[in-house]
Amino acid sequence: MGNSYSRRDFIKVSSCFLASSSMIGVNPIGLFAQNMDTLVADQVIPTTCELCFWRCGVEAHVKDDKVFKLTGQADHPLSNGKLCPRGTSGHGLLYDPDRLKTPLIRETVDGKQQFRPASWDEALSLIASKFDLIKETEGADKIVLFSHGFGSSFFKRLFKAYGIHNFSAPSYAQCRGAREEAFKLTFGHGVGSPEGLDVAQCKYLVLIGSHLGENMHNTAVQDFADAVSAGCKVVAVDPRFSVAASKAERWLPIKPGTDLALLRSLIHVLLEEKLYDQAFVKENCVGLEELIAGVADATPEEAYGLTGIDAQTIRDVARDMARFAPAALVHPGRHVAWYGDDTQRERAIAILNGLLGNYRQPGGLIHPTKKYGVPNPYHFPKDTSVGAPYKSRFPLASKVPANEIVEETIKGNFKAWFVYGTNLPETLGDQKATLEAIKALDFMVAVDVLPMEVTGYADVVLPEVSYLERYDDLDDRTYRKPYVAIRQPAVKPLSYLDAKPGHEIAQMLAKKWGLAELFPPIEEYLDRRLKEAGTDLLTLKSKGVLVKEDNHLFQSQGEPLRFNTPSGKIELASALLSSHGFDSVPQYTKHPENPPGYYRLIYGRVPMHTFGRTSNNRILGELMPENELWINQITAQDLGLNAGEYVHLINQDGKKSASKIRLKLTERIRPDVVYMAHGFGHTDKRLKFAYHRGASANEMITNLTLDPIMGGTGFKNNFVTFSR
Ligand code: MGD
Ligand code: SF4
Repeated sequence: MGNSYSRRDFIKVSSCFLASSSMIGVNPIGLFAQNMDTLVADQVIPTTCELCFWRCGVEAHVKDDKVFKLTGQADHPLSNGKLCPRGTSGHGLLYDPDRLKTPLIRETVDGKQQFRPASWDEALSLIASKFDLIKETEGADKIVLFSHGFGSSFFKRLFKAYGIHNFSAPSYAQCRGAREEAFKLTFGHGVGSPEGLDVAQCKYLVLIGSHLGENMHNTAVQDFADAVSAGCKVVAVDPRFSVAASKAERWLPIKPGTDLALLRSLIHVLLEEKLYDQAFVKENCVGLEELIAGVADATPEEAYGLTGIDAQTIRDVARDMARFAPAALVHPGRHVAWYGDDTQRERAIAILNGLLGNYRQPGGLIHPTKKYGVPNPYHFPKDTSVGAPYKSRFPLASKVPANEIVEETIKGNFKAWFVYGTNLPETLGDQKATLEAIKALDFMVAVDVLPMEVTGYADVVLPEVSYLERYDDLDDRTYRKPYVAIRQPAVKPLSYLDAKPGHEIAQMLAKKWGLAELFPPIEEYLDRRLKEAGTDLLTLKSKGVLVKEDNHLFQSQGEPLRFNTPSGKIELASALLSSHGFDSVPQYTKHPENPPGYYRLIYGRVPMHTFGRTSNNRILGELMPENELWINQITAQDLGLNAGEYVHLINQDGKKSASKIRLKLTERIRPDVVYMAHGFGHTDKRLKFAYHRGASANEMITNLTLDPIMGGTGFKNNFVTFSR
């Protein structure tokens, strides 16, 4: 392939290719922030939020063709009339003065790499011809689509028809993959997103490092609030006194990395004291004897030595769980890529839920399967003549772990990446490897709204319009009730930007490959789909969401339960795991301890930001402009560190943070741990607000502990010290 693409240096693009605030004419954010409550909308347009991936129903309040307020759709099952702080601030993305303005092509002038603005036709012709060349010479299976977010659906269809079948996303190996595989192994299906949990009716909720309330998924937090106000007892297991811990009956400040030891001892007590739902287990589970033998040594006394949680507390929690069962739930969590034994830790959670007999019971695990059901009459044929898709080396990975693609790219086994809506250098951990892989590529495309770090490494950058300016495909899902919802433009695409919606980009690319017939105009496509479901686009555009009432969530009297596992039952011991050489019953192994003078780095979310995607949002930036490093007050005093002081972090491999982070001294965290919110410390100058505000957690994650079962990337075996 062409030399100019073989070494990919990060390009700091000159600001003349980006939208500037002066182009907006007014500063809509400042103006509307002041006048929001008194303004009367010309129009209120229902659409779907994309500030995170929960996809709540939004009402965009528009005046003079500008969005000035976002509120929650009353009838949308995911919003119930409310939005989280991020959802109310989507116009901060729409009017972000740093948005990408035009397609960009990397070129080398006088030995120096730079971007130049290009027309859509030129940029897409280049992508089409580069992909054609790779397809002809090496095979389309050398190309990978990385994506995150609903907007990628049109690219997935197009690429399948073109012959690209390698798709990867950070939501698998970096997030919930281990949870999904563990629940599949135990119950025959994953937990899903939104999670199949009846938290609202739960009476006893055990949170294993899920900090609901800071981890802000709108409906999940509404359900949690409902449960707490109805008297649900909460146990928060967390090295940090989280918001959830503040609502809890018990806070268990566990030693990080030992959750599996705690979970095993809870199983031990339920079995030893015969507190589990014996009738349910007899009828629906296999492997009880193997489980009893597998946790025989996991006494609460043994667990105390490992976790720091005293034996009596462990016994009390197990007894209380049994007392409130089946309305007792051990929450499976969401971002579970922690220590590399994550599938086994999630298996232990699944087993506990099985023993409590809460499956399809109010307050327990539920498995809503019925969608609204909108057929897709448009046939997107798959081109399967182009070689076999990449098969993961991890035996039970049902998706391709993103870091395995990184490894294989470094080895030369992938030649091109098409990256849609995911900021890979700040997402995958082991940044060095990600950048090495990017350098090894022949060609890379990034589709984004903002000049995030990933765009600086691409050969072609394609600016997408924000979710408030575009249609996406129909959201045909279920949250207790099946529904279909629309994402539609609240305003026309901003005229001073040459950005396009994903469906149009995919359509233009399809045309270059002779696949134009796959993409009818978007409104025609949506209308035809909806007509097949007995409604139409006009109706959905005005209502925003259509909901069906029926969903058989709970087991009816006498209804037999069926599980899609090899045995057809809930597998307390997994024969499939042992056939691959893994423990059929989860066993605990120790994780690395802090090197002297270092503190384990843990991280999490904050209600007003989603990963790194919102840190340049001026409205949210007002709420939280930078992250802080939580450090125990006594630890800080011993080290002579002061509250509010800015420090650089240095990790166990000598990696120093690019920017400084402010210290928050608190008693709400164990002395051996430090904590920060993920998604800050951006290093791309084009993100004028987010640039070097706070520090990046990802940068400090140089040690990934791989989950041998499904390839998840454990992030939490990393340790930091401080430099002033
Ligand atoms: P972001 O880093 O926020 O999330 O990782 P990512 O999905 O990479 O990047 C999102 C990108 O999408 C940004 O570049 C943003 O500008 C772009 N974008 C936003 N809206 C649109 C749009 O409408 N169209 C397009 N084309 N682009 C858009 C998340 C990943 O991170 C996940 S899922 C998890 S759970 C992990 N979490 C995590 C963590 O908690 N800590 C650490 N240290 N690392 C983590 N990595 C993982
Ligand atoms: Fe938007 Fe918040 Fe809902 Fe996520 S949880 S989709 S950010 S309102």
